[in-house]
Amino acid sequence: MTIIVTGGAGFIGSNFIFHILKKYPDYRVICLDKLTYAGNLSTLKSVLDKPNFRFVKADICDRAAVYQLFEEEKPDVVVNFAAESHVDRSIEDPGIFLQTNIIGTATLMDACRKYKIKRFHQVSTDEVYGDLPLDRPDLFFTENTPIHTSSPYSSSKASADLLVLAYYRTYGLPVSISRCSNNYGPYHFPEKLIPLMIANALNHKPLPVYGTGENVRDWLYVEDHCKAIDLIIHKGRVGEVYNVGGHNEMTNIDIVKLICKELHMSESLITYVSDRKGHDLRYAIDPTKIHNELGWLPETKFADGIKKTIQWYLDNREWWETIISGEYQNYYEKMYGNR
Ligand code: NAD
Ligand code: TDX
Repeated sequence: MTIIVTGGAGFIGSNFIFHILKKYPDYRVICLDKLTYAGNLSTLKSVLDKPNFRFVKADICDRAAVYQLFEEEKPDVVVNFAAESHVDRSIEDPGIFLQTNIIGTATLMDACRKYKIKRFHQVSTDEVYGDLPLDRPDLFFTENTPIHTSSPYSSSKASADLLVLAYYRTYGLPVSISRCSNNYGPYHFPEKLIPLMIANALNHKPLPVYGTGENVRDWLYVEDHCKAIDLIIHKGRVGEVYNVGGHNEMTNIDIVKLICKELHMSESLITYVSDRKGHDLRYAIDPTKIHNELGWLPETKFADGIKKTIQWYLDNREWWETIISGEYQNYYEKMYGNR
């Protein structure tokens, strides 16, 4: 089996590559990644020299590069993690989100049609459903919840999902989609809530909480998300959407306070700042379908996962300090410049 993993130098994609290479040592895995500010080749250093792994620096919007790779590798499965993923950046500048998340997805699927792949899996998000009210804890997103997006990021992801389902219906492309809640764990880029708060706390910098801090997110340990995608690409039904989430809702302020507690830092670092524009109030996934059909259940409890994650950031200071200093952008040149 040959799998192309796009966006594999980012947070979830890299964790997925580690999971697949460990669980299926006979699979060939190719990572296609543009290495934007969010992609970091050093994250993949433990697998770069494996004979069944290949890294290719390319843009999923670059049709010629994508087709050439498919011609060379004849993949069985494509898992698309490549995306602009940060809501705040999409509010500042939506253009690149439309380009990568929509045009890039369509370009990949065109290649999948031409080369007759067995499965194209789109890694989507719970944000396509918009948000839920804070005072209705009985409500959850199911796969039948209407698409109702808030940010340019979520709109671009929803547009990609619609295209994926259109390629299934129109061309019969064998697709699947997972819509997951917020992930946390190792290699999470330090612009997102949990790693940003850990890094700032360790540097004794203010912890910027948007608005009241009462917004709710549904957190899932990244390995559990990777295991869900593994199940979907092997056993999930073609043309289907699967919601992925672990019923672990927390307010942002509770997360930040927990991080302070675990790091023995004073909560006085917490600083309330102006709210995100269009800030979604609450996300909450109903994962009944993936549980009933594929037997998936989250394995890592938040209390354990957050401890493991904080310990990872303590043990891997160099990884995130290099990112913060911008030096990691030289890594690719150093590693591949003379090859
Ligand atoms: P990330 O920002 O950490 O990584 C994105 C990766 O994609 C980077 O390596 C980047 O270099 C690469 N990339 C960006 N544009 C590219 C392009 N044009 N061509 C090739 N590569 C490109 O993102 P993440 O948090 O790992 O998210 C991965 C996917 O999962 C995204 O599609 C995101 O929408 C989705 N998702 C994320 C979460 C979450 O909590 N982080 C939750 C649900 C779904
Ligand atoms: O500095 C901050 N302060 C703050 O209060 C940051 C960066 C965030 N927040 C709040 C905003 C959100 O309510 O924390 C919450 C989480 O924010 P992010 O980490 O930016 O994640 P979110 O906007 O929920 O989106 C994430 O989950 C869904 C991922 O980034 C998306 O890629 C994924 O699709």
